[in-house]
Amino acid sequence: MAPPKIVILTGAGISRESGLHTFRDPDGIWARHRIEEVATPEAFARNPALVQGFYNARRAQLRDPAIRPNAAHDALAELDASWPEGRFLLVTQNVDDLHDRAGSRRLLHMHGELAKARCLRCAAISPAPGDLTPESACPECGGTGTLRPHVVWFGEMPIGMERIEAALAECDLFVSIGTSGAVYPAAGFVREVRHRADTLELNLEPSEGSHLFDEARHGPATQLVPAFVR
Ligand code: BV8
Repeated sequence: MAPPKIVILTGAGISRESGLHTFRDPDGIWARHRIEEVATPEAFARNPALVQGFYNARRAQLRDPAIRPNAAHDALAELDASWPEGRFLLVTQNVDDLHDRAGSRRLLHMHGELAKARCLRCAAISPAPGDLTPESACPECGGTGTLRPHVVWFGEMPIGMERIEAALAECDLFVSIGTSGAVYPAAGFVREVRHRADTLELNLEPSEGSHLFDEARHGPATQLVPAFVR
């Protein structure tokens, strides 16, 4: 019996115990900022300085030595390292780099990466040089003031959807960790697989889609995820 093909989806909840805010919890990011003002292409066109400032502040947090992968990130990196080729994919909605720093390899950031910038002029993706400002220059084409956060805003196409859909189409086990199930298309993945794969939710509390899972375990990710992996 071959080991199951696993697809794991993570959201902001897996990074909460590392000190990064989630979005929809009472102390979350959307309690202090309006999506329409900071996380859409229209917002960026209307007020680039406000949007760049929003992402520069979040990117600066990633450079804080106190913000580092927690036991949940580490457990998923261990699972990735131990699981056979072609039978594992970690899809994260998170734009932080904690899965990367924990050592996850088969990892796909479907909403982009805070630590990277994308050039509006040549489309090159490069490490973001700290804060993005009108003076920031693209390392590829040399354009200045052409760099935006390499992050998927609302209304933009998520990254890697073909690879994600291919993995979902053949997975035997789908595990959703630390996500409210509020944002599509990620929130719809469980519906795509539940008729033929086992589905498990690991979350602090029931998400909007909890009822769609075969099993839901509730508690902090740093307890639930290592217990699931080991
Ligand atoms: C798109 C990057 C189409 C920016 C983000 C139906 C189908 C398709 C689209 C839509 C649709 N209906 C509506 C849409 C549009 C929209 C959408 O879903 N809107 C919602 C609000 C209704 N979707 C889009 O626009 C997407 N694009 O569909 O494009 C398309 C097609 C063709 C051509 C062009 C376009 C793009 C969505 C991506 C937007 N970008 N982020 C940034 O980060 O600033 S979304 C944002 O929400 C983050 O990425 C975040 O990851 C994501 C989901 O939030 P969560 O991660 O779940 O975080 P949240 O706070 O909500 O929940 C945290 C959970 O953790 C909670 O349940 C909590 O209980 C739990 N928790 C807390 N602590 C812990 C914990 N769990 C465990 N342990 C703990 N300690």
